[in-house]
Amino acid sequence: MTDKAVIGVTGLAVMGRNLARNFARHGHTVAVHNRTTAKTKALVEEFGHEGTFVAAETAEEFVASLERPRRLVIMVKAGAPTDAVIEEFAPLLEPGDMIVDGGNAHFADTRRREAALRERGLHFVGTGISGGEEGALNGPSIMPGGSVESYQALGPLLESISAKVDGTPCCTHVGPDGAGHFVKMVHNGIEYADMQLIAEAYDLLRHGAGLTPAEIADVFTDWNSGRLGSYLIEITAEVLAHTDAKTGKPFVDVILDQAEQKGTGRWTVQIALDLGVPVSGIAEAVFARSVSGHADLRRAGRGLPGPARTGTAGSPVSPDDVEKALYASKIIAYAQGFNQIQAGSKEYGWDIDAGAMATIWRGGCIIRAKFLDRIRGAYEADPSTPTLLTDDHFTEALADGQDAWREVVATSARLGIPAPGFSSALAYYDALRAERLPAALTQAQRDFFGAHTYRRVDEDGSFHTHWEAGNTEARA
Ligand code: NBP
Repeated sequence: MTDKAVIGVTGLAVMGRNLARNFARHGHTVAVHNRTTAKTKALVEEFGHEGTFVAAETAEEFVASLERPRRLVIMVKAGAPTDAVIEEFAPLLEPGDMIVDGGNAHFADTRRREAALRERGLHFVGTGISGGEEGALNGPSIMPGGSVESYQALGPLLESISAKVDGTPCCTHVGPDGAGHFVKMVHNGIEYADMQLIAEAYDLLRHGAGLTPAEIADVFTDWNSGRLGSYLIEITAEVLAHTDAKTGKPFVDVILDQAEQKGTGRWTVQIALDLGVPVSGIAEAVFARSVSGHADLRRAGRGLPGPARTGTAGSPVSPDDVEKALYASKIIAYAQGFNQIQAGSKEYGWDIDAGAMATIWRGGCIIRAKFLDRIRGAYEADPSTPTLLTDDHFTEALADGQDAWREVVATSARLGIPAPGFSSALAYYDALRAERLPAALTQAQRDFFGAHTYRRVDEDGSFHTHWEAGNTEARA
């Protein structure tokens, strides 16, 4: 008779299968189940030697194979399939059992599911998992939400399979109900922003500095050993160094330049709008992908007048300047993303430790980077800071880099190279620095056409000017 499994994974496509193997490789007996049983059999046949798997064909067998309280991980397609699987298993479970949703669920769905299952005495643990296929197998960054009680039972298991940085697991309890999926969503939003900024740096080096993809690969390799060192910079260097086997051209030149998206970046921006958090870096990244995908718009716009997008000889764009612009813009994008985490935490009463999120993103996930250690340090120094920009390290980097940053943004405008990430980051920075913003004029306009009222700098209360009647002012 086989021992009971400490954890079970249902949904054995790339993510679930690799996660199950990761549990098994760490010595945990893991039950495996999939709607189509062939996948369960294939997993055990191919990888059974890696650890102890308990293969279950039916939902009943799967549930019976788990020790109590049961820990059941769902790794199926997010949305309706997740609800279907919950409904299949929940009636078979007993109070105190835990359902972990490791898919990319929307945090509002997670909140709904958590509340419904709590009523039935079950823990529902919406868990963000980042690192893709490779991370799931070798150590992802794991962001579990749900109750503290469920984390006590699940935490050691999840921490054991997560990535580790300096011996610290890239997994911690994020907060109640949907907190884990919310943080995973913002992680993906930041990932969009980071990728867009890297793309702009590439474009400027290619067209503003006149470098070839192979030369730019060397620049990125060099950057990777400095303060920009990260997974995304590392893979960018590899991609740019790659030559297409069919044509002998740089690989990047044979790829259709229309970026796709699955939705987490869009969700991040939608929720940021609801929360009133300015995440311009993430929004620009989502819109840049959207612009790239509008073949019709781009066809229509191709002949519009403007500069030729190429630097002059003795180019005005230097890799050093672009590095500074990239680092500064990256600081802004991350600062904005962390503000969104803080805003979500406040709105939903999650009490998320922002510094702990930086800690668990240092390894395993797509945005893993040295840089996150700086963010961790900034929150350690001042956990309630309104913005990371005022942390000494970041303030200095922005001060040192800003001449170059401004030059790069100005050059991109002069050459006609779109750099929405770099330029919106700079605009955000300058907006925060400004003593006065033209929002005063906006308020006056709103009062003029809609009697929306305004506040004065020198008196408390709200006011309205009777624009149609001699511009006399009255308290509203
Ligand atoms: P998919 O998102 O492609 O989902 C395939 C799995 O869902 C299969 O096991 C399939 O079973 C199962 N499934 C579906 Br579809 N409908 C079902 C239903 N009604 N009842 C039961 N099972 C159903 O798999 P994935 O790419 O491994 O991703 C799993 C989750 O992890 C997703 O939520 C994804 O967003 C998330 N995620 C993915 C990545 C990544 O890099 N791929 C990274 C991070 C998170 P079948 O075999 O019987 O068809």
